[in-house]
Amino acid sequence: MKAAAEEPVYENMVMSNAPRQSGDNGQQLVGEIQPLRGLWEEIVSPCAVLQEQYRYLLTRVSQGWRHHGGNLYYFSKEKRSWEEAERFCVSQDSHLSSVLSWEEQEYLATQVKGADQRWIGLSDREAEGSWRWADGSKYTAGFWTESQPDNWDQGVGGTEDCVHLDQPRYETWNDANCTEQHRWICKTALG
Ligand SMILES: [Ca+2]
Ligand SMILES: [Ca+2]
Repeated sequence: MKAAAEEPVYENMVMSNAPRQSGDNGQQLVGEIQPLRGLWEEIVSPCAVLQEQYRYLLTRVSQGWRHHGGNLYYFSKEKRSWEEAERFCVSQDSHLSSVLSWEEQEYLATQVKGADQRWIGLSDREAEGSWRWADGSKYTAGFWTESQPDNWDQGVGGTEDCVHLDQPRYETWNDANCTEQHRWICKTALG
């Protein structure tokens, strides 16, 4: 008897209030979901980008590239002329390495220690004395070996317009004939 007396009240409440509540709740839910959707996209989109960068990094590292300071570097095992080395780097979506700070220079010197001289991306092939980086970076100053660059004419055709890390510690640079065969360093920005 008690349940029967309460039933109409329950029905009336549902019947009279349900549509309005449903509409209010729906609007309220939409209002609540909208920022959540935005938040979800804010979280998921960077994750997808990070995932892609991670996959890219793994692929490069598996090909022998090394990661340092937001850049990837490739240290060749074979030797080529400066131009052929740059062509190789371009085929790998990179350029012969620019060296834009002493910290970067030290890193490269550490990596090549004990190995041969390495081509980097600096040359004055277009205009003597006008140094340009292959990757378009602005040349401001160089870490030249004492008395270099000297644009030496070795009598083998042409003078010296291409730059490599110089022995014995590879912390300074020498300009050499671009046709010389050296190992090289490619560089590309990560991401
Ligand atoms: Ca020169
Ligand atoms: Ca020289």
